[in-house]
Amino acid sequence: MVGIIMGSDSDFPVMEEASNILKQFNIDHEILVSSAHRSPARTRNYVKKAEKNGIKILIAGAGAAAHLAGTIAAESVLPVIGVPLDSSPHKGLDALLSTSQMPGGVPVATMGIGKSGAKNAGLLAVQILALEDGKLHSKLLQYKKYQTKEVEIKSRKVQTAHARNNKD
Ligand code: RP5
Repeated sequence: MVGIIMGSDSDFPVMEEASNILKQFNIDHEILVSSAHRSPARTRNYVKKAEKNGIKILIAGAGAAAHLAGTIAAESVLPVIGVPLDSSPHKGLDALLSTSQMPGGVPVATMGIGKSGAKNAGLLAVQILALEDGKLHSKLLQYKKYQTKEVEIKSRKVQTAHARNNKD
């Protein structure tokens, strides 16, 4: 259902966050290392076959002069979610601009830099799939509810620690 492509194996520890979310929602997905610059033919071949292979959404994570999401979007009409990664001296800003600043006609839904971006890419993919899947939609509502509950739990922990520290 979802293809996660990353420019290098060094991107995996961050891009794994997208996979973790998809696992949480039981969404079939596959992971692939392929680079826009180092293996353009491999990237193109994968994208050209993706739709036929049942892929509905592509997530692309890359760092530095990151053209992966853009080149994928150039070759496909599937929704492409881009994740800029922090893997150069510019700390991801280079990848953010390369991924987000697409010319008109070739959209890439660009997330934030790094792990939170990868996590949100997974969630956005789930949200797109949930448009036509009632069960998935309900799961997303539960996820949001739990997330809100977690804030209260974290707040209570902080308040308890604060009260304890100020007792003495
Ligand atoms: C990009 O270059 C990759 O997406 C990665 O973030 C970065 C560095 O790759 P490696 O030199 O670690 O393979 O294309």
